[in-house]
Amino acid sequence: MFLETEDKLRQTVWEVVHRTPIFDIHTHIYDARFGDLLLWGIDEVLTYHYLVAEVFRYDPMDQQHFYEHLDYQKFYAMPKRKQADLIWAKVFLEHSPVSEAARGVLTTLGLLGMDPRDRNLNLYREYFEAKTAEEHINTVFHVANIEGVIMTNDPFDDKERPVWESGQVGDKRFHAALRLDGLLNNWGEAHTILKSWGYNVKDKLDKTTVAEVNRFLNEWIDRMDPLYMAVSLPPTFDAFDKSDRAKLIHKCILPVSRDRHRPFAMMIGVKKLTNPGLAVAGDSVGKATIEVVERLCLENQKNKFLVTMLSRENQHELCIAARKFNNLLPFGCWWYLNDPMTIDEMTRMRLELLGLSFIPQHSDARVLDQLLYKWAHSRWLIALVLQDKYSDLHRTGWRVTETEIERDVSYLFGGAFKHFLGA
Ligand code: HDL
Ligand code: ZN
Repeated sequence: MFLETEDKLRQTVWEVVHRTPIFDIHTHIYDARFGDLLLWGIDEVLTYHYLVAEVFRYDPMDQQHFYEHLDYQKFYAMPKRKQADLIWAKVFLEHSPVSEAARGVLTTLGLLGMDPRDRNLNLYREYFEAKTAEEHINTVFHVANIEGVIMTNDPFDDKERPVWESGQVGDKRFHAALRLDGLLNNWGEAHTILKSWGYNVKDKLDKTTVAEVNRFLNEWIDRMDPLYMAVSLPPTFDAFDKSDRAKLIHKCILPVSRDRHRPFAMMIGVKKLTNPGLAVAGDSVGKATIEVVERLCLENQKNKFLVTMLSRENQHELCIAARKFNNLLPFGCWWYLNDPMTIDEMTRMRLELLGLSFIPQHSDARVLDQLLYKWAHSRWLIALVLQDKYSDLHRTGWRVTETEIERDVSYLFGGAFKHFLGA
């Protein structure tokens, strides 16, 4: 039955967006078999690297509060609980927590049934201290209405690798992504590590080395069963220069991606360690070259590319590139774009240029609890944009049913990705 009035239409869009399960295609969380690689709880939420960068904006060198002169090393040497105390004091109590990352902490507390008005960090800590990781995973997935997540899985991570090698069976809600920054962005080091693992590789990417890298990739695809292979790339990324990275992409990643039906996810535009002292909080952003993406899509039409770009200035041209190449699927409002202003702008742009053939968001959650706020905030924003887009349709005289809205929203929240995989 058609939704005849605009009010009913907008209300239905709101409700459908808020009740549709999400398939989150990029996160940094882990299921419980990975132990303390899975971050959760209020102290992890407060020491999220976005908030670490923000606490230094308030220059916690205020002698009046007897904080000793804080520098990056001193901060990171503090116990996480002390780091969280400082962030809570500076970012939440001494200044209103209006930033997206700060507001997210409060949304998270509220969705877990705590009252942000208490402002009592130790009371919040008691809630988490009473839970196990498995219980909390179930709570967060239920409250956030998450169908499944894709992790970021790095064979070069010395803590993570043994878990995969043990063959333990994981939580079926957690899917793997084979992350290849270690291989592609530092071949000089990667080839010595691969050699130590028994792969017959050398620095020069000769035939034997290429074959051995492909063996490495296939063995990890067999082990992880990743839904895609991913890498983060600098703004200067060029897949056609003479770099080891370019050669590895053309000789190894693209052939294996095609043969094993695992899309290649390129996350482009991150300037690593612009401020090294901030460590994981120290990465910045730069505008990348869309022609590289277009040429890869053109010259590899049997390959599938998931692409997210970090610079706001790359977004419109990424949409246009996606209009030219159906083997290119843009995804998410990544990192510095995961804010109301840019989520709104990018989602409108994508709907107007790509219809429903894109992935509007991923959480990028590093802490389990962040699934709650990142998705609550994004559902809100995506619903507001979709209300306008369906209203625009309504004004043409076109009418939609609730079932069609459900179909469209579930496509955006996981269906487009699964369709792209050929699932
Ligand atoms: O490379 C990535 O996957 C990025 O998302 C980084 O992990 C970044 O530090 C981050 O957490 N962004 O949200
Ligand atoms: Zn990420």
